[in-house]
Amino acid sequence: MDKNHKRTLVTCALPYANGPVHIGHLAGVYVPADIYVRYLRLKGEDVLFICGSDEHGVPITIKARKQGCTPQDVVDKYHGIIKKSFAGFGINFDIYSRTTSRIHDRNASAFFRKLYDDGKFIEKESEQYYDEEAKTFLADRYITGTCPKCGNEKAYGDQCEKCGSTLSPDELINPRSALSGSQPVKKKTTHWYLPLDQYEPWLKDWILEGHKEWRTNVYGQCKSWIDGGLQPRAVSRDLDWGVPVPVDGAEGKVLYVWFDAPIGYISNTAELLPSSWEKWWKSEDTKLVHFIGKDNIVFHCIVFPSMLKAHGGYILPDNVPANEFLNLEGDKISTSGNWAVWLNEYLEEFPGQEDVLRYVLCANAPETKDNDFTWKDYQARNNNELVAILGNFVNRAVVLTHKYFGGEVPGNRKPEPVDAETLSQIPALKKAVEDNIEHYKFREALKEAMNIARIGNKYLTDTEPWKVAKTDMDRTASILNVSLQICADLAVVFEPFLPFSAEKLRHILNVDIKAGADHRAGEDGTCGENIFKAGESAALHTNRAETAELTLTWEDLGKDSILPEGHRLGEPVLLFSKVEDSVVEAQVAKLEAAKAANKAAAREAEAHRAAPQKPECTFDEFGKMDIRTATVLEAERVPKTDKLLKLTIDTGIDKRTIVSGIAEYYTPEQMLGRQICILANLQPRNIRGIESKGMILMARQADGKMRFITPEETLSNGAEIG
Ligand code: B3M
Ligand code: ZN
Repeated sequence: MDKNHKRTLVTCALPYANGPVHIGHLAGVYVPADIYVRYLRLKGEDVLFICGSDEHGVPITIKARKQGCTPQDVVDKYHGIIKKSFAGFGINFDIYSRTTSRIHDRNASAFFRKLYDDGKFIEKESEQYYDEEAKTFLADRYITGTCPKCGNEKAYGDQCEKCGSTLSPDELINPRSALSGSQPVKKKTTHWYLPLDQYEPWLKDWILEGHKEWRTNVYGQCKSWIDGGLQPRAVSRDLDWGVPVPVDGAEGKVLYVWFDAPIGYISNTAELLPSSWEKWWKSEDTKLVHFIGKDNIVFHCIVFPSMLKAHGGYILPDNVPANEFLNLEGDKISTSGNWAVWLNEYLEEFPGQEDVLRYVLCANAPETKDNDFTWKDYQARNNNELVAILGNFVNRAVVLTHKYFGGEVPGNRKPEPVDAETLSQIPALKKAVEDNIEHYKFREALKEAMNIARIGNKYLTDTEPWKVAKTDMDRTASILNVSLQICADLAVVFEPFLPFSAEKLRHILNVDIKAGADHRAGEDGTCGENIFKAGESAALHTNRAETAELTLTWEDLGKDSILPEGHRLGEPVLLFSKVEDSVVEAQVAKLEAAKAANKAAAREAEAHRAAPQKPECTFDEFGKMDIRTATVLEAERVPKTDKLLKLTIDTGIDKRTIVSGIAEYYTPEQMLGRQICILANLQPRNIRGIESKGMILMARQADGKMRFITPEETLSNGAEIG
């Protein structure tokens, strides 16, 4: 690792607090970042790990509107759920705060104001859609209309979800406000823009020349953005949810969520370390790394760095290891479609199995391309790798030591060449784990760590100490000594990947582990090194004075005799357990049920979809229709028909007969005495030998369901409608 820095600042994308987090989040961002942080801490580096909820933006206001609550209610709910989920998986943030915090409000506001005062923005007036009924400008998401590309009548002002096209509100045919349903009008509004075009030469140099080592997907996206030509980007919005624009006359305007959210990293650091945060953000000897998903690349590689550059005084990211997407059982994860494995649900349904998911998601991480999570693969990796290799090896070594040597590490009494050959492979694997983690290749790193377990498992299988013990206790002692050294290696190497299991393993081996400082306690806490007691996790962040006799460090990994002869082991417990078919089947069934529910909801929505509007009519044409209230006096079925009712009605003008095709929906009894609306001057028609004068007005749903129209309160018959 390049040692030109003294400390590492690691940030994870701030998840939107408008829903719980799922496996896609964990695989793409949080597990890799956590592995990286834990690893650096084990190596004794000073690391700060920052995250929090992104609580602004239009989707949160939409969710609030749908649920009939305030945006604050929405973010309060999900912030809590998300924070708990991360903690549940041992994701070790020093702080998990939120962008609705007071300090963030002040900080983001000051950041904007400095850029404003320094003349870094362009101020521009433009025309945007405005809802005159709701008296508000409309965010793109709040405008719906017909997609010009595929004809979908429910496209949004920023995107058509049917054909996937990116749209602007101007492209929508027949735009409507999602707030009031009215037709929005264009109105002038002023916004501030960050002129990204001016940063183009600098970005070219900094990224395209200076960061060729970034992942190909990240570098490639940056290159195509820069090559495509950068445009000024609006950093404010007309919205009532967010950080207010701190400029006179900017009432009703807030900072664009993508302007304030990355500043949240800084705010959260300052919240945790009020008087020392600057060394993390403003000192060249800090290495800054942003962990994100691929949809956030442009914001973290181009927009935020340009903001930091415009502000001045801040360091820039050293790397932005963005992952691709994780699919689920062959389909794109969909939050709204409930096609996801939600972390809060997993934690409830699989207590004690946090590491299994961490393992599967890392082993299958979408580092270079989109990848697929399947429950079958989850089961296979658990049963064939965690249980059959790692768990099985440790368990055999420890149980045999208890059986033959009373739980004490036996001496290496009768070494054979295979022992040294076996142990000699480990330093190279340690190096491979290190190199891979330091180059953000967590999948490979995990594979190499697992190879250490494989070596141990094979060694035990080949040497068969349970057989040797019948004739040669000295040789048995050597075999178990070597095996236990490998177990100790595993207790160290898996700490970043499988913190809960590494903790269990340390308990089994009765050893502690030493890691570099965390900063969870802020400035008041001790920031010395952490010793994690046997049976306690580096995930728990507790400093304890009392320790086991033996404390391991990352540097012990690969040494021949980590555990000395006579060291007492703890009690053996199983590290992993088999996942049965029934568990997998239940999870797949749960997903299938979600899919079925979606299909049903889609059918339902289709049934309620309004028919397209008819061609325009003139006022005069409408005026020709004589629509009035009337009351049903008598009702009877028309003989030999299923659908027709013969109604005698009082129109206020006369009493007359109307034949209507509503027998499917109403019995004659139900119609008696009802006040309805009729088209009175429809040309009379002869229906089944009965003269029908006029028509009963009915509302017809897309699925054919019909209901007649009744005035809100009883009116006199013959009241004109129009
Ligand atoms: N909330 C987007 C996302 O979750 C966004 C990340 C902000 S990071 C500053 O995809
Ligand atoms: Zn479309």
